[in-house]
Amino acid sequence: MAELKGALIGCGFFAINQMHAWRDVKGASIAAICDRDPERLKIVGDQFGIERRYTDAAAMFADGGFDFVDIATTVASHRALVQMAASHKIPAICQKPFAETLSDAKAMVATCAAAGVQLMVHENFRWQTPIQAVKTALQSGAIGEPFWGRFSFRSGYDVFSGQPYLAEGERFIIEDLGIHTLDIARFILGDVSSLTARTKRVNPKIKGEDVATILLDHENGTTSIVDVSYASKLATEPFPETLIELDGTKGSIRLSQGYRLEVTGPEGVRVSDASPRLLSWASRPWHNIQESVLAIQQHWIDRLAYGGETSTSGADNLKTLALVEAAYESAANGNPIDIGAML
Ligand code: NAD
Ligand code: 89V
Repeated sequence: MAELKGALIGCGFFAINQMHAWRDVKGASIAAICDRDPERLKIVGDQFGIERRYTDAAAMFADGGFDFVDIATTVASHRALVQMAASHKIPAICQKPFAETLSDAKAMVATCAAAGVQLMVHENFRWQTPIQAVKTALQSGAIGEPFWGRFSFRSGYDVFSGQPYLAEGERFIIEDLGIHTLDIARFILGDVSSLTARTKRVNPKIKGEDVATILLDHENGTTSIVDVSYASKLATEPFPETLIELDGTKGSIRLSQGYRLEVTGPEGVRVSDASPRLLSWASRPWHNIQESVLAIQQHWIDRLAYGGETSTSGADNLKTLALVEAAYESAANGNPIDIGAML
């Protein structure tokens, strides 16, 4: 297939991973980059040898010469940049959180649909090797029909040194990290009809909540818990592993720390290693996330080249973003939230 040319907007902390991954993706390369901060533009441009550099996204779109845009900026700019892409008929990947509000996200999906351009949210956690392994084990029928699940991310890792803005927002863990965990819960057990949440702030140096416990009713009748914490001091730091427990009518699945996958069924117990690969440019403990960045970007290019809806399309991600908004609402008023009514 002919190589697709991309442009990346936002040359910050996480974009370095996306730029490395674009080098590995088959069928695509980055032709232009943009950041309103000239220093970040120079660092990324020099590191990845990109000549076409812009401090203004509108100027980059006006010049054109690319087939898709990868928006790696923080959330405040997402709506304007996605709508700019749609107005130029350029398919767009947009980092999570997709938008500041669910109504913004709905408008972004509607604009892209009206323009006939593909829109994918860079919701990469479901693309992690261990998460895919859990889904494959469940789909194999080994544990029968699932009736209960737990999706857990508990850590004491210092995320604030790399991403200082995370300490400054009124919202923290659900919007930044729980969004991934909620998406994994949807990916594994299906869409959610109702949600109840409780939050806490343990770290006095940050503004938002750093602990959340969320109860989900899935549409298929299963119940699950999503629990996330950046205030958990553990003997062995698990960052950035999501641990999963699933109970089914015939057995159980446990994804435990160290990427140990245990599947118990009528035939007995099968233990395997679901570790991610350590890509040449990756570094521990981020390699799990870094491998999933390559996987989601390859998925995007495959869909652009051969057609079909992406796994984390804008429309799909509305159902994850609704869970984020519902979790804050439930934590504030103490009540369960009807998800269907939000969509
Ligand atoms: P960052 O602040 O380090 O980088 C963002 C960059 O975007 C900055 O250099 C800023 O100057 C630039 N920028 C902002 N608005 C712009 C605009 N309108 N035009 C041009 N440039 C603009 O942030 P980050 O930590 O790299 O996070 C970026 C996004 O990635 C966030 O939405 C974050 O939640 C997400 N993220 C995702 C993952 C993941 O695994 N999917 C991991 C970390 C961060
Ligand atoms: O994945 C993320 O969005 C990151 C981190 C893992 C640090 O929470 O912000």
